[in-house]
Amino acid sequence: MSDEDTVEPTDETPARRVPDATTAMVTALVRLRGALQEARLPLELPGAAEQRTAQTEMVDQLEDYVIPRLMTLDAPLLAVVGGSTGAGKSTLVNSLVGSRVTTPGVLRPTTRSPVLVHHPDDARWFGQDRLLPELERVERSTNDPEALQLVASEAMTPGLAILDAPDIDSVEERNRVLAAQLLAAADLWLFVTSAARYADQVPWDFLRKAADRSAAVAIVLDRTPPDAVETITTHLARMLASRGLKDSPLFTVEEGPVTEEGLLRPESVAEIRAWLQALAEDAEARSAVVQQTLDGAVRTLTRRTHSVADAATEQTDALRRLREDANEAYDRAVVAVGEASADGTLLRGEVLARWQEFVGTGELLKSLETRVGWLRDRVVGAIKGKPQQAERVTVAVESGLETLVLEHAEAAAERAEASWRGTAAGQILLQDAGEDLGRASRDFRRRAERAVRDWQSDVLDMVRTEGADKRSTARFLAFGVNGLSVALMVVVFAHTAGVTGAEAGIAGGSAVLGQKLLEAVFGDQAVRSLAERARRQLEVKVAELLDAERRRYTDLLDTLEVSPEVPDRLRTASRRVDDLRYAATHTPYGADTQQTAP
Ligand SMILES: Nc1nc2c(ncn2[C@@H]2O[C@H](COP(=O)(O)OP(=O)(O)OP(=O)(O)O)[C@@H](O)[C@H]2O)c(=O)[nH]1
Ligand SMILES: [Mg+2]
Repeated sequence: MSDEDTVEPTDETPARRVPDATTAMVTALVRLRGALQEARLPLELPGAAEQRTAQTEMVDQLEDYVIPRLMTLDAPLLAVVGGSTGAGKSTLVNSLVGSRVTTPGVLRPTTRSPVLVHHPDDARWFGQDRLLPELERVERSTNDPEALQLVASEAMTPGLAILDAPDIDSVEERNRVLAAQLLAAADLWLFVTSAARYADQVPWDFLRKAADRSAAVAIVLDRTPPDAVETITTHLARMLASRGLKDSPLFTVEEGPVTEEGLLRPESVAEIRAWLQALAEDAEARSAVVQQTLDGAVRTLTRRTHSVADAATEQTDALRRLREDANEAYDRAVVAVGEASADGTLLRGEVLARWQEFVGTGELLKSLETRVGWLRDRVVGAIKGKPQQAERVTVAVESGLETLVLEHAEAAAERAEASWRGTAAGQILLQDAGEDLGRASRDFRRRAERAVRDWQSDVLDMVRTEGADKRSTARFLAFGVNGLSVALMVVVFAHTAGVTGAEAGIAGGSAVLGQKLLEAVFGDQAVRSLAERARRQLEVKVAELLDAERRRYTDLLDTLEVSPEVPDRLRTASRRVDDLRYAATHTPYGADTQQTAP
């Protein structure tokens, strides 16, 4: 076989020798990986943690195994030796190779860094750009779980490599995670269990995963006392059959002495070695194993993607509800402030008292229904020369509005917090918020003060502009810009209170005075438009203030960066892979290119 004949796609020429179906599949899988990487499940919803783990495992398996494997279908078959600590995995690997290539030991766990043994001719298949790209290739024994030691051995048959993995049930989490990752990258699981441990839960959890994804599995029952071989083998075979692994070959290694080097007697492993060698030499059988495991992995990935997509949908839904709750609380506050600043509520207490001081009431109010001209004169007469009283109205309005806005900002914060507290995900978000979101922001009062003052100065400007050509008239001069401005504010505050006749309570009555006063200077039309504009501007200011408060909640949701398109993207990517998989059922990957024996 020459290099020319092999399917050896590289990054530059992925489609050169790889058949179209395979290229399409690789593209679809790369897209699936992208969608999985992009999916974020940050909210602590029931089952989210599990799906996050699944997501990582799936991305790992795509990168470690499925994608590189699909691009190098002719690479040697990789058998990963997995199982419980002390089951004798390293000893088995050494015994199969016939020399000490990986360190066995009495300390549990012994193996922390994987060791891959291959024939020297196969070295090029195991570079960093291939399987398990995150593991740094090293040539010496190490304990670094992020390294993969490569050992070339003439004792291996070309076409098959063996990897000694850390234990699956380690006290060390890193070991367990790495073992699972390595098994997910195996073409063939060489699963080692011992007579003492074969009924343990963890190994069976792993074997169930293997059965689920139709991974090719061979079981090695290690360290079996000769007189128990029959009983245990029978029991184990039954367990395997009932767990969907009846086709998995089962090998037994009797408990026996180990050599000084830590090797088992060659005859103890002769059967396994012969089986592996036959597999290595039979390109078709090998390719069938690869095909089975690869296809099972892809099938499982597409199925699990739908669960991740469901979880992503739940995240989007939960986020939407949290956002709605926050919006609802603050929308209500905006409406409430809008109402209270237009229905006369503000024309009470201090504001009313100061306003009455400014315009005077008693007689005036009683005479409302009399001639307008007379009223105008009385108003002019009543307020003439009291500019400092207009200033006092301004101050009272400022504090009244501030209190109103603050009150509703507090109420909204409380409501939003209470609704978020109602869900576990919301509780965690509140905890991580770094401030008490159940209260208005600490600087809210200051910001409200500034906003109200800004509004008042806007009103002043409006009056000033509107009166530009009237500045010299007697009435304008009499009321002054300040006087006319407070009158305008009062009119705004009584906007929906009913400003005429019988409906006019004290507040309404006060507003009527303001209205008449303004009309006397500007005319009805202009007053209506001024009041309308002033009210709008107040609404805008209030909405801005409360929106900033609302954003404390919605920003928290935004930083989670959950995109509502993710579930669809996941499902589409998964369906695409499924379609290609279905199409390939009759033409397995690589079948439309020339398969070459290694
Ligand atoms: N007598 C005897 N000892 C064995 C046999 N298999 C393994 N051992 C010993 O059991 C101990 C553990 O074996 P290892 O091969 O290191 O086990 P392992 O499964 O690789 O363990 P970890 O790397 O910790 O997961 C070593 O001291 C071996 O020498 C056997 O068949 N007979
Ligand atoms: Mg070991």
